[in-house]
Amino acid sequence: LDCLRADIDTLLKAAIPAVSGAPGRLNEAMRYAVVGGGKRFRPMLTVAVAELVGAPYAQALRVGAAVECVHAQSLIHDDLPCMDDDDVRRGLPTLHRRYDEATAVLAGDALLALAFDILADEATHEDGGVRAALVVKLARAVGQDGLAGGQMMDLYPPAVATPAHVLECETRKTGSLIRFAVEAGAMLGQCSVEDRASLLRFADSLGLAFQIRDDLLDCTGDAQSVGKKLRKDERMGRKSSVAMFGLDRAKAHASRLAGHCRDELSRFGHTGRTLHDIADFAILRAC
Ligand code: GRG
Repeated sequence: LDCLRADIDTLLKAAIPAVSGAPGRLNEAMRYAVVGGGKRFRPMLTVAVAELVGAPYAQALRVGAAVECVHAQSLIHDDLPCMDDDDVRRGLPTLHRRYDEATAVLAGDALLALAFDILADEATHEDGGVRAALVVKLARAVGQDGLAGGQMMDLYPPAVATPAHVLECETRKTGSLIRFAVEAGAMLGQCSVEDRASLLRFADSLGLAFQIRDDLLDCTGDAQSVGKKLRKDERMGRKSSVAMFGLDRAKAHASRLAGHCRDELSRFGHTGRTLHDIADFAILRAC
């Protein structure tokens, strides 16, 4: 993980060079958001799946960096006053607090563009068909049926939210990018249709479990470890899994999902061990 962190940072620093003038302010803000911080959970997944299917680390790293650009964009925009209005992220001032709102909007936009730029570059895969497929899959993961759609469901819940609504919202806003991180890793190498389907089911359970853990941490976590202000869901009346099911049932559901992850990985035997560890981390994490 330390190697992966360092390699992602090197790649992103090269992709976001320090320049002078107003563009320099933009690049500085982009770096602030994406270099050096975060758990790198999604790139870890891409690299682990790529290893499982025999794809080169360098390619998985590029896909992982692209995913982190989208992830950083979603966090920047999520923190804006028009959305969650947060002051702290990863233990530091949020981007619009450190710079200003206009810079935060533009840095997010530029990071989203950079993600597609990285994927479409020949260094990501020698086959243009694979690169095009990666671009399309990422577009779908972030768009109306993915992150943006999920965020909208979160901001504008129905008057009476149902369990199905909450789980669909969480699957879209968080699960979509986790699914992409897994699927993209598989697309870089060779695997059977059955293995790919199994990896996707693994990803879907993992994505939801990861968000339920996030909801649990918002309710019971330690702000210093998590690196942001907590109890937000309750304060803002958000329909999270904890608000919908209560702490115990939300925990039980996350454990059930981790079980589904393990079931899907059993076909890979020993080679799926890293993915097992990642799934355990997703539901036990304290940050
Ligand atoms: C991407 C086009 C586009 C729109 C974004 C703002 C928005 C629309 C979506 C918000 C989605 C969001 C913030 C979901 C929460 C996901 C989540 C659990 C974030 C925390 O992820 P971690 O724990 O964070 O991996 P670190 O800091 O470790 O990287």
